[in-house]
Amino acid sequence: MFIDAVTVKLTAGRGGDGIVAWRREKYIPKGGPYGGNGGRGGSIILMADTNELSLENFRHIRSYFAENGKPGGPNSRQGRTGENLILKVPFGTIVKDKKTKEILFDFTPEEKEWTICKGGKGGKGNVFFKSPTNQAPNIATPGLLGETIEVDLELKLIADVGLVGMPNAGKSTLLSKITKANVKIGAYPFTTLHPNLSYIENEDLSRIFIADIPGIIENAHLDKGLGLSFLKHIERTKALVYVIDISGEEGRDPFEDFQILQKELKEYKNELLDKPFVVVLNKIDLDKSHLDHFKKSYPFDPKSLIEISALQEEGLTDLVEQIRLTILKN
Ligand SMILES: Nc1nc2c(ncn2[C@@H]2O[C@H](COP(=O)(O)OP(=O)(O)OP(=O)(O)O)[C@@H](O)[C@H]2O)c(=O)[nH]1
Ligand SMILES: [Mg+2]
Repeated sequence: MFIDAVTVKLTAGRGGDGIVAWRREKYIPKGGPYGGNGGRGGSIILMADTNELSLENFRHIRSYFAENGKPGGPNSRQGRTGENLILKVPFGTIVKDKKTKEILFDFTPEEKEWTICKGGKGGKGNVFFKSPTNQAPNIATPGLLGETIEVDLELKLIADVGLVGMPNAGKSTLLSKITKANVKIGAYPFTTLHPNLSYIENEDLSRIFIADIPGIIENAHLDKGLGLSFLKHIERTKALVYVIDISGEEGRDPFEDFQILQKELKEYKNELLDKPFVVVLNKIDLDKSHLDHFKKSYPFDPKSLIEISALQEEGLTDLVEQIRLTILKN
């Protein structure tokens, strides 16, 4: 299940208490203080991992605790340190303070680990308080509480390219043809219910990540259809690929579809229109009668228009090349 927003409460371990103990051994008549320090509480560490693709792991459990430190022991023994709790998150996860909504951390390939809650310090045993003036201190201190915080985890996929289009335009088909993704494809709208992420591998083995998001319909920015909640996944892409069904199925005007898409993106966030883009005219195998009108109406560089048939794998090499060039513009 694809989960891209959760609220969790995290509490690091409490430090173990220091203890009061006395040395009692044969032949040492006046045993001194012998109580050890408590161990530090375990910390909570968030770690980005490429195997995590959503925040699904956090779906059922909303409170997390790291282990407490153990109390000190006799013979000046230090208590055991509480174990750290490592929670894995996908790259692209943003951590926000639940109350202030301030962004605390952003997991990117450069920033993949963060100790979000430090474990409490262990208390001091009475050995610690021994001094020339106090040879038999009868005191020890308790361990300190671990840090605690309530945060919103929000996932914004880190992809280079986002596919946007009306439901049924062929986005998932395209993704499955140009990458190794095995995604659900259907002859009905809203086949894709959550974003799919896959990649094209370049010759030098670097990768271009492509996100396929659910179809966008008019007024998606007002939360119509599925669109809005997923638009955030294209916010951080370098480029956009508009996928248009040029066959004009069900009497649609493909150019109008393009205008609606641009309008919805703009309403969601103006800057989305500043991203470099490619417009894919898909399904040319079906009906080319709308091509002329589209090209005449299209106000941008005609080189950014690519005709393809995702289904019949026509024009895909050109498209991938154009995608590479477009990413470089950003
Ligand atoms: N004839 C033809 N059909 C295509 C082409 N590309 C996709 N289709 C068909 O169009 C339908 C929708 O394809 P999808 O890839 O699921 O479309 P989508 O844009 O991902 O749709 P949503 O996930 O619902 O937004 C499927 O029946 C595909 O087989 C194409 O180039 N030519
Ligand atoms: Mg789809």
